[in-house]
Amino acid sequence: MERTFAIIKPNALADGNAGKIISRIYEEGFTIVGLKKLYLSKIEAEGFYHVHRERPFFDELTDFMASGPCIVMVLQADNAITRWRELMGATDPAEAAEGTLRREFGKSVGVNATHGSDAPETAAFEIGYFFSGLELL
Ligand code: DAT
Ligand code: MG
Repeated sequence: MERTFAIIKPNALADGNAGKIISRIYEEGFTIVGLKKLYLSKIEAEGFYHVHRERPFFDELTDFMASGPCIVMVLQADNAITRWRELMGATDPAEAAEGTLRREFGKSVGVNATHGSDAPETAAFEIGYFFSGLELL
């Protein structure tokens, strides 16, 4: 079993789509081992996305992530990192396959409804950024 870190981003909560996304997570066979609702500060969003700090979209991205509450989760399944990224679809909702979460709930490349870790090392950092071991059940 592998764990990955997921976010339901502020646009998806504001649009009332968090429940649908969580339903899909269960339908696809993931176990949600940690979940909480948070309202990130700008500084917390910058710390989470620090690997992108030199990118031109960093300020826009961290403003968006601090624009409203989000839901952070730890998902567990065989091959969870790859399977969650497949369920999300491509970063740009316009390029994401039919049936993926970003295609259905994303608005633009920046406002794309969900986040998922891209490798075991990033999953470990991202899970630890938001959850203590006692919160993972
Ligand atoms: P992903 O979230 O698919 O792993 P990423 O790690 O390349 O994508 O980028 C992190 C987030 O940054 C992404 O979910 C949305 C935002 N982003 C990426 N490319 C962007 C761009 N060209 N313009 C605006 N925002 C962008
Ligand atoms: Mg990424």
